[in-house]
Parts: sequence; C-alpha cells; structure tokens
Amino acid sequence: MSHLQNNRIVYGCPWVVAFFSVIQPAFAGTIVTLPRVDISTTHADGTQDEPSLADAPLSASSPDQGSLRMSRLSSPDAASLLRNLPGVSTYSGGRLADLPVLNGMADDRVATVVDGVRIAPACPNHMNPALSYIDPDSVQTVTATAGLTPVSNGGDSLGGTINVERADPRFARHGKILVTGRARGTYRSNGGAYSAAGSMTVANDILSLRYSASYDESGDYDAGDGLGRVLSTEYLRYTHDVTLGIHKRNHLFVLTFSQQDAPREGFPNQFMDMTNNRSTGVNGKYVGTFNWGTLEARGYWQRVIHAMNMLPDKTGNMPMNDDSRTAGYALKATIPLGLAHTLRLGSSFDHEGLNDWWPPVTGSMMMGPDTFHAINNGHRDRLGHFAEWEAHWTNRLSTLLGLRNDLIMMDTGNVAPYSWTGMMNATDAQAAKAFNARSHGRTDVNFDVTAMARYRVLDSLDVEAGYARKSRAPNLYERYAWGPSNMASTMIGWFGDGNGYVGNLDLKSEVGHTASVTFRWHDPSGQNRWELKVQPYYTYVHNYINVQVLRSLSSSKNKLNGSLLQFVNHDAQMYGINSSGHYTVWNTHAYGKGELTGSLSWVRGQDMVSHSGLYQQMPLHGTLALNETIGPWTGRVELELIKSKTTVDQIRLEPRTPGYALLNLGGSYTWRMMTLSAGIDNIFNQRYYMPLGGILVETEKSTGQHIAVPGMGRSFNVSLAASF
Ligand SMILES: [Cu+2]
Repeated sequence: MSHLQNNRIVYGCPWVVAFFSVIQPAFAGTIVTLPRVDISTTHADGTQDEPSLADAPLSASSPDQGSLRMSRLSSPDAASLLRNLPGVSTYSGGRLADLPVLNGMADDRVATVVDGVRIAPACPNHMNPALSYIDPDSVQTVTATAGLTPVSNGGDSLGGTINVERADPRFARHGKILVTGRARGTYRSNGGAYSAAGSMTVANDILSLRYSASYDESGDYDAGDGLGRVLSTEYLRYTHDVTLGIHKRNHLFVLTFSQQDAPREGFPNQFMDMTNNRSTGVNGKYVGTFNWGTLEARGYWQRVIHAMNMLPDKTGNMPMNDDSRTAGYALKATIPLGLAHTLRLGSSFDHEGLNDWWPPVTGSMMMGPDTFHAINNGHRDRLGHFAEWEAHWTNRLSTLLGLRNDLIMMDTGNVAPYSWTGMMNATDAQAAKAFNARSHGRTDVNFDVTAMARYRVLDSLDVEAGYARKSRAPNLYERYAWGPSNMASTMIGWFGDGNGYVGNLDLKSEVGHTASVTFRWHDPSGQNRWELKVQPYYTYVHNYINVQVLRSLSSSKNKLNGSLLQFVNHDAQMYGINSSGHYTVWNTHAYGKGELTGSLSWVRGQDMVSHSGLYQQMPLHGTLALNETIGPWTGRVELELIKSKTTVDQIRLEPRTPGYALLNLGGSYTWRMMTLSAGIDNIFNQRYYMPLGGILVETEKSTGQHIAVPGMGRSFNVSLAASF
C-alpha cells in the first residue's frame, strides 16, 4: 500500500530467492540477516525491471507500519494485521479465531498459508484456524493476494491467498556471538485484556537458536454506548516456539518447534465454546541457491487436540472432541532461463487426518449411552503440482502463465449416533445407517490456470490484467457431516448464523473463473510519495457450495429461528472493486513525515439458483488514516467507515446491520531500547454490529431474538516494548 510495498517486494515475498549477504546491522555490526532478493529485478547494467509478477502481483497488498502498529496494540489475533487491506475483511467467532474473507470468499475459499504451511481448522466450527497459532509479534510479513493469484501461491482455493511468515533466524558475523531479543507487555481496558510476548536469540555465524513465547488473556468485552457486556467473548492462549537456524554459504535451514495452548475461548455466535486447544508441531524449511537456480523445501507435522463445551456464559454440558494430525511437504524450484524468463516448478502434499467424537453425558437420555462419531477417521489428502512461466519481454511488459493440478482424496469411516435404539436418537440413527451404507471415498481432480500480463503504460501508470481459473474441493464437514437432528446439526457450521448443517456426499468441487484488472497510478519520481490502486473484478463460480433448506429448526423445546441446511452445489457470481492509496502530505525536517493512507472495497455476491445474496459479503467499507512520524514519535488517526448491510443471505437469516464509523487513535514514543505505545479504539464508544459477525446464538436460544453480535466499545490500550 505505501512505501512498504517496495520493501515487501524485496523482503516480504515468500517465494523469493535467498541471497546471503550482509545487510544494515542493527547493532555494532554483529547481526547478519538473510535478505531475500528477487532475482529478476535488476540487470547487469543497473536498469530496473518491473518487479516479478509471481512474487509481487499488483493484486497483492501488505499493511503499512502504522497499520501494523495499531493492529498489534488493539488485538492479539494475527488476522487483525490484515484489517485495512483492500478486498480483505474478516469475520469473527472467537477473538483469536478471525477467519479471512477475500473478495467475498470466506474461510476455506482462501488459502491461508502460515510459514509455508496450510493448516485446515480441526473443528466443526473452525475455532482453530491457521492464523490462531501465531502471535502477531512473531509475524514478520503479511501479504494478501486477492482475485488473480499466481498458481505458485497455492491451489484448492478460490478467493486468493493470505501469506503470513515469522521472521527468519538471525546470525552473527564470523567470530562474534549475537544475543538479541524483544519483549512486550500490553494492557487493553475493554475486557481487561493482558498480552505478553517475547523472543530471545543466541547465535553465531552458523547456528542460531531462538525462543519465542506469548500469552494472551481477556474477559468478555463491553459493546459501545452502554449496550453492556457481550457474553462468550473471553479468551486465554499461550504459545511457545523454538527456532533453530543453520546457515552455511548458500544454504539456510530452519526448524521450528511450536506448541500452542488455548484453555478457553468464547464464541458468542456458536452453540459451543472452545474449552481446550493444544497444538504441537514442527516445521522445517530449507532454502538453497545452486548454479541452476534456487530450491525451497518445506516439511511439517502438526497434531491438534481440540475440546469444546460450554464456558460459564452458556448453559448446558456437551463435550465434543477433535483430534487432528496433519503432515506434508512443499518443494519449489525457481529456474532462471536467460535474463528474461523464469520457470517455477512446484510439488506439494498435504495430509489432514481428523477424528471428531462426542463422548456420552452421564444421566442424559439424549446424549448417550454411546459415543457420537461425527467424523470417524476422516482424511483429506491433497497432492499438488504446478508449472509457472514468467517472461519479462521488455522493461514495460511482463507476462505470467501458470498451470496447476490438485488431486484431493478424501475418505472417512463409518459413523455412530449416541444410541442406535433410543427413541430420542431415532433420526440420527437412521441417518447414520444410511451414511454407513454408502461408500465415502471421493477423489477430486482439479485444474487451475492463471494468465496475466502487466504493462507500464506511463512512468506513472501500471496496468495488470488477467484471468484465473481456480478450484476448491469440499472440506470434510461439507461432505461428511451427517447428523440431521437439531442437536447434531447445530454443532456443525463455521458461519455463526444459528442454523444447523448436514453434509452432502454428492458435492462436487467449486470452480471459479475470475477476470480482473488492476490500475496502479504512482509517483513517477521513484520516491513513492503517492500511489492509487484500483482493482475491479468479476468471478463466476460453477458448483459454488451453498445451502438448501431441509426444514425449520424451531420446535416446542427451543426458540431458534434458523433451519436445517444441507450443502449443495449452486452457481454463483461475485463482483466488486478494491482500491487503496497513500499520499505524502508533508515531509520536512522540522515536522517529520505525514502520510495519508486509505482503502475502499465493495463487493456483491449472488447465488444464481436461489437468487439470494451470498453469505458474508461485506458492505461498502473503507479506512482513512493519517500517519505521522517525527523523530522518535509516531502517531496515527484512523477512521473506519462501514456502510449499512442491506444485501443479505435470506436463506441463512443473515441479519441486516446499520452503517457506522469508528475513530481510533494511536501513538508511540521510542527511547533507546524502549517503545511506549498507547491508543484508544472506538474513541466515541459507538454502538455497532459487526456486518459479518453472525448472531448471538445463546440469546436466540432462550428468547428467540435474532440479534447480530455487537462490536467492541471504547478501549484504552497501552503497551511497553523493549528490544535489545
Ligand atoms: Cu471447536
């Protein structure tokens, strides 16, 4: 978006080549980091090419420093780092589990890649998405690529790719020992939230060892304007990571062991809360340069143990457990073919194994006497291959053509209700028998294509346009959720809408066709004083996985308004415009630098069969911010503007929400090793309802009132950070 855009091209792209050299040391010449340099940007004669299309398409954006600082001060969720990017919104269940929405495509339709790994949530409510495993302070780069996405950025997705990476290890110069670290404590008044995060590195020139940890805790937050406490919004989480780095000449090897524990996290828009989540994982990365090009290899393994029940804000008792194991590899070779051409080849495999079972409740007629098996030994394996050819025909024209194949193989074992014979379980028992009578193995063979071109029309105008065919296979629950009773079906769903869901063994993969063009006007002087990006897009999706109504959920025992819904393939279309820009208002010695940044996004989505609006389409919204930096001071005033949500998904009873404006303020002062930051979110304590936030499920269950989840009221935030 701002001047950082250029940095991102050099340091931030995950698929870039590592050249190992010494850059600007932070302290007394002891630190050596490993900058990643794009291989195809600078010619021997010093002229600059366009930045690589695959590594830095104009459809990609990264948050600027001012936005990152404010996000870290406001929220412990790494997903909040994305909040001001064009085309990006998030929808929340728990406050550490925001799910991304790119160009109107939510959650699984977005490839969310953390440290090169795509972890699927191991929960029927998607309470533990990929971004919940990393704390914001550990995140080094964040990139969201909406719409036209190079095939090397991942398949099995429609909306685009979000790429989040932690910092590479740091090394000392030869003969020196490097000891460096950071620590930070944060307090947020609303909810009484505490966060602490720290990291410590000890390294020589070959070996680097880093330990990072974080702790985040909050009670329920208060909504604005005296609306009161929003129940089930508390959380507690800690993470530990140990990173080992080995660096020798042209080779870098990084191994990260991580453990995350989240003993509680409330979900106001779900029937359940998270009562434990433990993830243990290891992630290895190798980057090497050879005379033929560069090789990047990744491997990972992760185990997640997940437990759900009701935290004290809810009533009832219903234990639900998930156990998931994932493992995989990704290989990527970048091969320069002369000065103008680059070939990228890649192969990856991801295994996801899942058990989802609900233990019996003693004394309950309904939940017993046996264990309910929602997903029994399910697996979803993805084998992906791609080839991508990038050509820089002239200094003004580049093209990119990529082909990708993803083979998705799924299967699951037989399932079981709480009881095969009990009267209260008759519906589920009958459905389980029908489910078990069918074969469950499914294989999807999907092809993706991305073709795009970028042309520098003027020194101040770049145009990038293209077409992408992208596909996504159903997830395990979309295919294999089977329990049609009110209780079983309302446990399934990552939509926060109070409906019940059953899967569909006959689902086909979604295939989206996207055409998009991005115009980028920018400062021709190379000083990046201003930039404006505008990106209209259109997507038609064949077999979009939407829902049909089977029956109403309301009965004599509850006041639910929702329905039992089944996943079905419908066609759908989405179109919209993303725009963003920045403008340097002043840049003088006396007054420092003042910069305006802004973004504005609009999207519309329609189901072509039901003619309803698609679920979770963010209304017109934008951010306008003024950032100032002067010596050790920074300041930011941020205005968030969200129009009323009037186009909704009628089938899911998506609530209409009024428009609102929030004013946020933040600033920081750095003195030697210490930085003190303070801010106020929602200064005027506005009352607002989150347009994609779903409904207050517990309220509806007891009163029948269909109310959107209210957003957070005013919060005073302060943090003290040290780096050494
Ligand atoms: Cu869960």
